[in-house]
Amino acid sequence: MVTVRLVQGDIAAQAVDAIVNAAKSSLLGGGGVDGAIHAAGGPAILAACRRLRAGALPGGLPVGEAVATTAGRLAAKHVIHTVGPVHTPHEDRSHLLRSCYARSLAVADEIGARTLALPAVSAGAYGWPARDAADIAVTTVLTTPSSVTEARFVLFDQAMLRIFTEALENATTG
Ligand code: AR6
Repeated sequence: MVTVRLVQGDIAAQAVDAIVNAAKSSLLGGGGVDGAIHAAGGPAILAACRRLRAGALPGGLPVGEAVATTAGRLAAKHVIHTVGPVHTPHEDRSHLLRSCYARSLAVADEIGARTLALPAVSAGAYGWPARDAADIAVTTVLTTPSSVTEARFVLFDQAMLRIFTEALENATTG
């Protein structure tokens, strides 16, 4: 049974088995969560991503998928990279956002990670409205079977922490 925890802070500073990265398909780094993870974890993470691109993922990681690498110098054993969908009012892509969390939990099971730190995938540069992003994140993690014991959502600011707190209350009280 997973326990969802909500904290405000920098996801790159979390001491957990695996940190989930809000990556881009290229896996070659960017801003936001991705930038913070690569900056704090050092070049070993990018080197591992380049090896994936040279081998199993020549076209990059598809939206909604997840893949694990080393965590380099982070206080975590693994980084699980997932690619959120870009939000658009013209198409419902919420199944892809749900898939990010479901696939991240499946990869966590594959690598034996029991404690996870997760960001609000797609809620930054990719433009997903915060309340909907929080509802999808919390409900998917609560309803996806896995061996993960702690899913720690790490929210950058107080406003996002409040939105996730409401989403968790809604999800657990019905
Ligand atoms: N710790 C926790 N949360 C953070 C941090 C941090 N260090 N930094 C930002 N956030 P984003 P996306 C929050 O943009 O929307 C990158 O360039 C942020 O306020 O990191 O999935 C990638 O390379 C927001 O609430 O991810 C991709 O190209 C949430 O984390 C693209 O951005 C997600 O914001 C991915 O965009």
